[in-house]
Amino acid sequence: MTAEVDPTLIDPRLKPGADLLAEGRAMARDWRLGSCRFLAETGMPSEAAWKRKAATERRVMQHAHIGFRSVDRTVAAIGEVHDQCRKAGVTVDRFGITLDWSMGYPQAMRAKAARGTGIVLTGPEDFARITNAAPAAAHFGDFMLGLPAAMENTRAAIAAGATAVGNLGQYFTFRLPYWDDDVATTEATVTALGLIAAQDAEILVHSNLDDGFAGLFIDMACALGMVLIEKHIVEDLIGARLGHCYGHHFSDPLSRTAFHAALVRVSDTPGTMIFGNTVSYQSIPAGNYASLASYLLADILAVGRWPSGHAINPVPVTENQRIPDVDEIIDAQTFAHRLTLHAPFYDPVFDWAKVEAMADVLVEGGRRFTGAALAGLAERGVDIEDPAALMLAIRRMGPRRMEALFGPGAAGPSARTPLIHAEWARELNHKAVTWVAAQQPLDTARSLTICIGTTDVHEHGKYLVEQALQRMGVTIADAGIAVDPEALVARAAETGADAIAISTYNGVALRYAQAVKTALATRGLAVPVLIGGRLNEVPDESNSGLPVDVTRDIANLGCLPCADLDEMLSAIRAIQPAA
Ligand code: B12
Repeated sequence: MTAEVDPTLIDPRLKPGADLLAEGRAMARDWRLGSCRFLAETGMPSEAAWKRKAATERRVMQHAHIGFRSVDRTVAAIGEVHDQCRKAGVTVDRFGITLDWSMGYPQAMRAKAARGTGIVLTGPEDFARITNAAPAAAHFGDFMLGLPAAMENTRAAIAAGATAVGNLGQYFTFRLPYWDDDVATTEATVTALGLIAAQDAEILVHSNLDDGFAGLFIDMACALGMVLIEKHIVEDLIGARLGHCYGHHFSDPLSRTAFHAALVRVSDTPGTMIFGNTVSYQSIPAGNYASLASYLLADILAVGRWPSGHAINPVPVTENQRIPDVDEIIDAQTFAHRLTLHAPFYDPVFDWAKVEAMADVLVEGGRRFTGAALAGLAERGVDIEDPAALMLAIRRMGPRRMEALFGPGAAGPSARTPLIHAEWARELNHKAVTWVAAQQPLDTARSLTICIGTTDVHEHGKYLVEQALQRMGVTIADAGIAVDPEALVARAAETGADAIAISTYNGVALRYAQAVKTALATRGLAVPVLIGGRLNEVPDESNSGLPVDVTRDIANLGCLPCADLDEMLSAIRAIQPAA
């Protein structure tokens, strides 16, 4: 049965992709790839060439993620990490620069924007300071492509000599506070992709799948499908090269190596990096070293077997507390290098047949998902040969609807049966069921309604809280992801919620809680506000650029900070529903 045209997926304001690409090509006349220490000292024309060389030599490359509030501190830190590691015989090939989310706004809006924990660059000179901080490749993968300032940031990065620019994955999921113009975001991103495609030098477009839908699909085969869809957009429709990254949500060595095997079957473009399995960092540093070893060993073996150009990414063991400091980054790089010496001895005992078998399922399922998605979007009136129209439609449809409509798994009464069940979902479902089973039921006069939303893209905390509360008989009023404080309060008012629940991770917890309290007061509402996640912020006068805990400040506002589900339940038991 053919689907009807869906006007919500199409926007008449959106310029044709061909025009946007032409604007990007025209811009390339003035904005060409500049030089930097990496290109000058390696003599390489691009990082892609460096990656192919290392792959041929079967050398395992290393990636370090870095970015403090101040440019000076970040430049010094990059130099220190690279130098100290080199002295210890460890090569850090590339640095991933964690730009602050305010960098996603057009320059004119940045000064007023809420800042998170990342680095803020003011112009091409700052980008050049970063690319010349060490003779290693600088990777600008956050808050570049996919955000309203895609063009100005991409121009600055290319002029500074960067040959890997991201992050297509963020286009599909990242929303900046108070910015809803997805047509402008799409046009800026496609024009910037046109600028990249028109360069003489090979510049890798980077996409971190976990920043995109891969961290939200229940079926891992859909994540592989997104690889194929993104390659169709960037390589077939735009003419640039697309390097994929994955890893945050891949905790199981079997599916982690299988995803790598599947990826190299469908893409011959050098990968950027395999991201650390950051969601598994749930312990103290000593415990997190076990998680580091677990995923790194799998990655080193996978790139050894399929040298794809991906660098490994040893994430410092303080990742689940705050952004890591310099010595913690050096420790992780040193740990990784040592492990590359041990790992090859595991290859003979690794059951690669199991890995290949799972890769078969991922590729077959991923191809079916891609075919169904492109056909389904075309049926709904989307021009799938126009990169801008296709990107906007996918962003507006979202992961849940795409998976429900086009997923390769058998359709069930409420959901499809995943071919390969994503670990994050399995783990959080299990956590919710186990926790609820250990609780006394809620004995309130009537069922409570709690309105829940997140301050940013992190939605696993919300997912877990929702799963737990629904099983306790609480009605959830969903206010969504990356919702502005006023919109959250409006949703609570319209649903008559008995309480508001906020999940926050980007280092904006106190300012956001203050804004919610203000919005409640404006409406004369006095409902309890529960808040959990990472309750920290970088103080304005900070000289370390590291966030500090703001739990007590939030409590002083009259909100209810909750470190976990137990603290949430005690807070909820105290809430008496309005008669
Ligand atoms: C997964 C993850 C991501 C995923 C999110 C996928 C998704 N769609 O949800 C992706 C890759 C997209 C991502 C992106 C970013 N991330 Co991130 N992310 C993480 C990570 C690894 C896990 C967080 C998580 O989901 N945990 C799972 C939940 C269930 O566990 P939990 O947090 O322990 O939750 C418990 C409690 O907190 C509580 N709880 C949580 N929420 C709530 C809500 C209520 C109401 C209650 C009562 C309780 C409660 O209940 C849970 C059970 O006890 C953390 C590091 C870590 N290991 O914690 C970094 C981390 C949170 N991310 C971070 C950052 C900076 C970012 C980025 C800005 C990076 C960048 N430059 O692009 C972007 C965000 C961009 C944006 N637009 O917002 C930082 C935050 C720094 C800080 N505040 O100090 C962290 C700490 C990593 C780091 N060390 O730098 N991230």
